Amino acid sequence: MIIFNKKYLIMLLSILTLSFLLVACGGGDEEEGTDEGTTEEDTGTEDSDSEGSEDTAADFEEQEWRFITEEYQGEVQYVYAEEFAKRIDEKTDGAITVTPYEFGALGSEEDQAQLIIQGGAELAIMSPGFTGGQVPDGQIFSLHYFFPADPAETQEVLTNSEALNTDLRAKYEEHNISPLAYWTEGSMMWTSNVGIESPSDWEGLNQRVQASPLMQQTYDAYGATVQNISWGELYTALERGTVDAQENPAFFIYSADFYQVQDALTISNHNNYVAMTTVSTSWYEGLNEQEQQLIDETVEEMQDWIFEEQERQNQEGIEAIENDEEYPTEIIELTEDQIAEFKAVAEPVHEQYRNNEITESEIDSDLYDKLESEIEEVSGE
Ligand code: 6CS
Repeated sequence: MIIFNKKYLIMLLSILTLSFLLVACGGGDEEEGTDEGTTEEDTGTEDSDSEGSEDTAADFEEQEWRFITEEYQGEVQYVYAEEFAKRIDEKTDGAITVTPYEFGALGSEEDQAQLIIQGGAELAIMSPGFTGGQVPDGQIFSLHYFFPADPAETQEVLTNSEALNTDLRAKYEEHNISPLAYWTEGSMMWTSNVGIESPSDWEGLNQRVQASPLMQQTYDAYGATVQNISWGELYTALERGTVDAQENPAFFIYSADFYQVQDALTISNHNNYVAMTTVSTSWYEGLNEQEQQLIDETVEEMQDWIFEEQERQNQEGIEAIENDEEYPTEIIELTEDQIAEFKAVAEPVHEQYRNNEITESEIDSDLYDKLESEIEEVSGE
């Protein structure tokens, strides 16, 4: 009996000592986490991200965030959502699960925007073109020959612009959409069966556009008509000739097979496709400071990551189109002179847009002017 009691006592002491050590270590981690979680290093690299996550993970409540995208698995927007999910999982030690949704799972692009507006989803990658009616100033990305032709310069403007990250953000927030970042999915190209080389080639063509009065005005200036359809219907529309032409970055023209139902692709450099990482404003404002900071720093870190990813996918896309012998595509790269012809038609539309001469579009000319000078600073033009 006495022996049993001694053993029991030793076991009890051991358990108490172990518990004390575990609590002591845990407490130390927590303290470090609070300090380190706010340092620059933690937000900068993957290694330091995971160090930070171990330290701060215990502070996050278990929850799931839905992340809607307008593209399929493997495409730029979807891999963004996957990478974001991975980083959040690491940083919160699995407490927060981000679930990416591919295009179509929750409706069309316009339905998806409505979900964010109504608070039916937490995060989304959104193309500003689909909310051109609600937030007219977001149409600015579809002006032709306005942003720098070089995607890297455009990305620099998108990341640092006050006109976009403060002023335009406030306009989206009136609709419960908070754009936390703008980034490019690559240089836009035209596909058609005529091989577009000059503005007059657009005469009589029906161009597919997103829901944006400005896009209509722009193609109208070239002499084309337009039709607003979801990209989910675009392959069939091109195949049947319901529309004659479309614009997209190379990776998307390849992965959505548009080139298979078009004869020619024009490298026009008329603008860069812009996507926004958005959150539902009311949801985001209901998060605690630590959760908001987690989202903000992850979005910020991902600007360079997604730039490299789209560059890789676009390079692979154009090469695959060039090398596809089953579906040969004529590739036309516009010369400087040809681009000058397009600019001569497109630039007056900039002024019409800025001066509110485009129907259904109430444009903030101060935002336009501020962005224009930010662009000039980056491009040096
Ligand atoms: O053309 C579109 O509408 C689609 N294009 C891209 C590059 N992403 C999604 C978007 O809906």
